Amino acid sequence: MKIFHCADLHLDAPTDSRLDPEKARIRRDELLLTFQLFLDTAAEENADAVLLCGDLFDRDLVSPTAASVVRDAILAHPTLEIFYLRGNHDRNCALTVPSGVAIPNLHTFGSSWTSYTLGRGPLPVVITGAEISPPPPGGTASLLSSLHLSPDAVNIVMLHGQLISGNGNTLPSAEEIPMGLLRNKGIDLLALGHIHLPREGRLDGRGRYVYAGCLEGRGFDECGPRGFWVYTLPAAGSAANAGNDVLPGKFRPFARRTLYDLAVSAEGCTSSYDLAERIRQALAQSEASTDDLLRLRITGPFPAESEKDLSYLQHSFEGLFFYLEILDETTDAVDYEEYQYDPTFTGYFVRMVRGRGDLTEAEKGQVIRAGLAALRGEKEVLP
Ligand SMILES: [Mn+2]
Repeated sequence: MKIFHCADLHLDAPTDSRLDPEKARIRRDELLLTFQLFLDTAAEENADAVLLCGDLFDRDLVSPTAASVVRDAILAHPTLEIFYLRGNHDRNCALTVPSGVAIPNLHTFGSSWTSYTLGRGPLPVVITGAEISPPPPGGTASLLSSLHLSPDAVNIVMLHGQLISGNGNTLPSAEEIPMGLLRNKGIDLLALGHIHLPREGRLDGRGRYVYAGCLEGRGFDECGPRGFWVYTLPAAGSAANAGNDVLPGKFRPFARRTLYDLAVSAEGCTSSYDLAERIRQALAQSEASTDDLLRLRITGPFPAESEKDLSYLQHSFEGLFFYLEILDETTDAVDYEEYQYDPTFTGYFVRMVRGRGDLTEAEKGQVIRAGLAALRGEKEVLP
């Protein structure tokens, strides 16, 4: 038996304001297309079940295109049993609306525990889930405490929220899941959504938890590989390997595009040309491809008297990626010794700024950079 697990697709999310309108539209459509491709892949690889652990949509009011693509893609794969648990973003979303078409292979959850048993495989696999956004009547802690599972089944529990330590002695706030309340309940796999970074860990002696992560990164807070998890229940006979997970799983990177945040040190550079060369070296060592979205941060000290042109750098690399932004995070380094005995106005200016008690070192650097550029007669001196 094979089970695919993803979450946090946030279909119909407002697109990143950094992207131009055309690329923003491309990206919005790609989120949908990746979901479609995810289901195609699950079907091609003969998955038995697909777990969608919340925030499939970014909001309750879904665009007609997103609603119909998701609905039709699910209908087009009748061999896949699809389990859709809603999160805090799509808490009121009803996939059958507006057409009212029932989807026979779509299984949903509510504010109390719902269980489904998958027939195939050597052991019964029971998928149990409950939606905790908004918190169920009686509260999340009492809902979690009320979970009862058969120890003889392979138990998958689906939830959407943030795991926290403890037993819920203090009332968990919205989307919080006190882990202690789920220990020693016979869970083999706690399949989660809400945290956009793929992550797994031990729940207790028997089970583990897995955050699927989002299927596509959208902003630079979602850098690195994104995709889904595949779990395989070993065939009869090979299942009895005590001590091992009954449902071994593997993360599979799947995103159409990956986001990267690269820091490039300016140390030793004294010109835009130098910086471009340094960026070129960093790019050669990174895994970023032309499809990807990159943020390059230039860091470290850079001489305040040296020229540095962000626009030149941006244009040097712009066409190489789907999106590229270069941020200047350098500090303006001033070699004060050099100006100590300089009799010109430049030397006087640098010494005067250095002596100003009301400026931080960083501010002094910025003032000196602007002042020296002005003294050189450069027109655009202000950042
Ligand atoms: Mn969420």
